Amino acid sequence: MKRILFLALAGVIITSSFSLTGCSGGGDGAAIGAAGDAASRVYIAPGAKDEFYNFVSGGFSGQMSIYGLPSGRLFRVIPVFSVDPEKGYGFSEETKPMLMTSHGFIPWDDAHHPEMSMTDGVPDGRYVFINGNNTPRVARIDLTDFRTKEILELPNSSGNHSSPFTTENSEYVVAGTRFSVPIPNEDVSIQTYSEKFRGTLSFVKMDKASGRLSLAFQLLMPGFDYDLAHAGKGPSHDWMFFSCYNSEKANTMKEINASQADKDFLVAINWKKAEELIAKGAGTSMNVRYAHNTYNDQTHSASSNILTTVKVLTAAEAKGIVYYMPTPKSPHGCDVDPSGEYIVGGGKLATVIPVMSFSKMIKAIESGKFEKEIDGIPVLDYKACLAGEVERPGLGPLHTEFDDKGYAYTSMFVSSEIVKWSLKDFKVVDRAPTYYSIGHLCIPGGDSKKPWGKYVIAYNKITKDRYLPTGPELTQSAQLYDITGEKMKLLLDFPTIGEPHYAQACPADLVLKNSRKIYPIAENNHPYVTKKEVDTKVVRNGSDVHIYMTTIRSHFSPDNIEGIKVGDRVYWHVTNLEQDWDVPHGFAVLGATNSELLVMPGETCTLLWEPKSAGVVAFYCTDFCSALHQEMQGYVRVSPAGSSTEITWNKK
Ligand code: K7E
Ligand code: CUA
Repeated sequence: MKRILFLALAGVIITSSFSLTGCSGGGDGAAIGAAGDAASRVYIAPGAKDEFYNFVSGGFSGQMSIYGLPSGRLFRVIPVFSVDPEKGYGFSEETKPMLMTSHGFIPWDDAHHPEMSMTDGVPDGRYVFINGNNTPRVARIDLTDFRTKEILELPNSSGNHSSPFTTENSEYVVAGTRFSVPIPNEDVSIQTYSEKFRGTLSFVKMDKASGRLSLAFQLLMPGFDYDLAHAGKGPSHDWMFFSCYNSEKANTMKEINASQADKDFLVAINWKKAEELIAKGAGTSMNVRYAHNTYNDQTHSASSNILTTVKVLTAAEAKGIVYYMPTPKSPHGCDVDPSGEYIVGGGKLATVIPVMSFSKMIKAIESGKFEKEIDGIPVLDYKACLAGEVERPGLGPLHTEFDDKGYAYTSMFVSSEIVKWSLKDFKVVDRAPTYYSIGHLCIPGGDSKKPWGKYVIAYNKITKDRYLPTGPELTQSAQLYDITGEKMKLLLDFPTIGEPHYAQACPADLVLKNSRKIYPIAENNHPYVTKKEVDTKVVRNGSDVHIYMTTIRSHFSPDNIEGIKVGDRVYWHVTNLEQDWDVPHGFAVLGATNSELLVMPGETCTLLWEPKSAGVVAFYCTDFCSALHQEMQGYVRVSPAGSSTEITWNKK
């Protein structure tokens, strides 16, 4: 939301005395803003480990990256919506189905919001969910092996931005549309926006035992832009909250036309009641097409299915389930405090931070006094739902996270700062500059019932003056602040991948205790697995050739293969027989037009290779696996099409 928001704010807050590009920075090499003991606070001595995992969205890289905190060290990039040749993701035959959609194979997306699975409102270290914004999808990443295990496409959706936010026990992973579209989508004039365009809020059910996702139902909403969300907790457990802008229903020049109204809305949805209604048969079945892709740990393979129906409930049918709470002005963030009582709207163009009260909202609903209705949805009275306003917070409030001591931290995009305020009296108690233009922020457990606190991390949109330049685009950047004292203290800048939007963090132990070291070879049920070197073989089936290959330090078996012909489709099924932690083998062959394979201990991966000319081609291991890694290589002979070279291979 970098430039767009920037322009919007430039138009609206034109009279502001704040610099719209944030702080102007300082001289070369100055450690601007860092406290004196900062280096020691983030220093993790060689061999020592970080205290927290930090799961950071990869923005337009379509991936998620894992950092350690407080060091800011990058551990891994997990491929989710984009292909990753380093790991063969989206290139191996096993992983290609993960990127199938109703539009076919898509090698990219824009990922904004990681959200951890929760038990009793606290991150449980099992899964991280993340959204695909452009081709609406929700992914589930398994934290036992840091791999994407499931991707569910969302029909009737466009701009899957307010996604994926989970309810208190991950009963649902919830996703809303930023872009309203005609539903069902059809060939109509864009000028029919206000009558025909609708938003949808999708409720994706998570199976507690397996983590499996399924699209339970969708709520059909007025054609606003549903931007962010967070679930209720404790007393508000049954409720889900969304922010939305463009209640003007503008379809052109939204930066102006969607910024007219004084207030837009927070949407409150009683998902428990919606679930009950659906169970009683409410809603209609709509014909749609969406892909559901799952990865199987036993076959080490993904499969993709197209599903064709979804239950849709219109907001008007859903009486007593959906309410609008007026909120100033073009709200972005929608954050619920640890107690579940306060819902904070980050009105990008607002001069205050409104804090809505769940208990007052319930009273307002019970009293039945509504300002008006929009498409059958009651609009509650702003004042009746308001707990209080944080006054003079700064400019461009976006997102709020919470610590373990009763404070909230709001990111201020335009005035480039984090503002700390008290949940007791909604008074600002501290502010710390960011460099520059902060978007999201994250506190370990900071959107949960029990924040771990300790640090707040700023995910910034602009990096001028902070790093060595790298051409027209500077590195994306995060900043780590100590929040253990009264005053926030800047400790560290660290670069990130893609544009970092939201992030989650949790104590390392929560994840470590389930961490997988190998895949047991005995449990490998891949259809082309080879479990012993003596069983390796090469099988021709017409012009398809299947090579059943094994790897173990430090050789391939077989390592000489003859009888391949130009025009063949050669499948290298490589099983890594190692059963030791951190001993992957790689596989690369000249003429491959996809990528390498990087095969984990006990796993089988397949590379498709279609040789185009006759000759002898070398293949080799890409991962330095032992002292004799350089010897881990082999040859494959390719004969002309139609030649009579027999299939042969060597065996130990
Ligand atoms: Cu960057 Cu959540 Cu897409 Cu705000 S979003 S900043
Ligand atoms: Cu196996 Cu290098």
